[in-house]
Amino acid sequence: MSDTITAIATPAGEGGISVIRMSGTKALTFASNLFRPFSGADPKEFALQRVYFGEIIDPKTQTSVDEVLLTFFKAPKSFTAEDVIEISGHGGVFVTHKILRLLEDQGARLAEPGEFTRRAFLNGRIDLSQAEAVTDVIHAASDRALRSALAQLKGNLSTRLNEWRERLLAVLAQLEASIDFSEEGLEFQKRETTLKEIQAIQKDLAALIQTYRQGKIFREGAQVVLLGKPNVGKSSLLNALLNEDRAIVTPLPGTTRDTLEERVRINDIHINIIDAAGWRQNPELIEKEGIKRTKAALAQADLALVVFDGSQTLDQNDDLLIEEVGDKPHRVLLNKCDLSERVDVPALEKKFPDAEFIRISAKNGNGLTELCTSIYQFVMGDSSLNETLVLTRERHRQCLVEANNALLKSCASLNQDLSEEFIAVDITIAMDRIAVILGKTFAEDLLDQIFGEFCIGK
Ligand SMILES: Nc1nc2c(ncn2[C@@H]2O[C@H](COP(=O)(O)OP(=O)(O)OP(=O)(O)O)[C@@H](O)[C@H]2O)c(=O)[nH]1
Ligand SMILES: [Mg+2]
Repeated sequence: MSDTITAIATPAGEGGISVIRMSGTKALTFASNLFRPFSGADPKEFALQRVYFGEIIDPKTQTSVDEVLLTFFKAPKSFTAEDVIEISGHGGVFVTHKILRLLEDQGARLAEPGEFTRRAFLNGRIDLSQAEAVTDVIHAASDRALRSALAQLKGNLSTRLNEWRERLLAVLAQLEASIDFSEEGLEFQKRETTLKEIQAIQKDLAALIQTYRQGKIFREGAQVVLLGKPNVGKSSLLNALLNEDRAIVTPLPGTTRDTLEERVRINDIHINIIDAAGWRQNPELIEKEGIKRTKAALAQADLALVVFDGSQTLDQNDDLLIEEVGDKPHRVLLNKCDLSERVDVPALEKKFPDAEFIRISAKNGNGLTELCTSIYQFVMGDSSLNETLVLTRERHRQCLVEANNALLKSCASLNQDLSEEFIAVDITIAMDRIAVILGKTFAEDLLDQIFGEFCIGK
């Protein structure tokens, strides 16, 4: 880990500027062998957190390669907690790679994806949940996603988890003292007190697990699938929501064959809207494959928008659809409300007794605001969760579910008057699962998986 790594931190291609990053014990030496500040300052004497203007000199030819700004972050006050150098150049592809090659010639190694953040984690500057939040900040596609990612990066989740671990540690200490001194007939803490404390933690933990549905939607966007028989206007609706001609629309039923996913922003969240093949009996070969994909999209979806052509009477194909929706959360849309209504609304209301009905026109945009409001309300769910901590990752949820089960088991053991040893085992498991979220214990392959999601240079 002591080698010095480097990478281009800005996206590939030409840009206004490009940034090359370097981290490790030799970062300053390598940079000072190549960099000549215009001020004449000695690079070895660089002050921390200062920016220097100068040029990169190719040591072989002694010619100037680029004029750059060089920033020095001295360990441990840097992103990785090691010495870090950032070189901001003129943003050309060739020149940036040339500087990178010169750094490699000095002995710097090209960084793996996420290796800078991995070092920040391994050097204890951030914990694992904060490292994960770094990618979430980068990939955030809405204000809400950004807010929860930043909160996690600042350590909101870590603080809560550490607090639970400390409280469980105190419980464990009491239990162990009772085990050690049980023969002397001493009871260090009343079992009721222990039970109450474990129950209190378990309740909070269970409440955090409940936020996962929403947290996942904030991070990844809700999956909203358009369902309906052919020609009801699903693709037209997708285009209307996107405000562009994305999907092919024709008067012929069976136009859309494949699923098509696009991102739509509603207020401070984003949703992924999936247009799919229309559902009908006796489909031909390509449509059949399309319908298979529609079914798969429905299975994955958070919300189904069931679209009917309000200007037509219902038929068998509509019935087919009604069966498929099952208990998936849904809204019923009556499209083409610019035409006169012929659909049997009471019959539909019977089929979808609890659903919200919205009349829309993909053609002239009527009802779309109402539709977006309805989707937004669905996503936000219980608005009391709005500002508090939410779980955003399956890995965290999985660990907390296991911790929760262990705590429930310890409560049951206490209620059954089992000995302290049994209870202590489960408390230890719960603490261990929480520690895994924070990365206090980890397997290398977990780190590979997490940091593999990052880009090079982060
Ligand atoms: N009058 C009117 N026509 C519409 C409206 N929405 C869609 N249409 C028309 O209905 C026809 C079918 O629209 P599409 O968007 O292709 O329907 P679809 O549900 O995607 O159809 P498939 O891809 O075949 O399943 C086109 O001729 C559209 O112009 C609407 O709100 N009002
Ligand atoms: Mg279509």
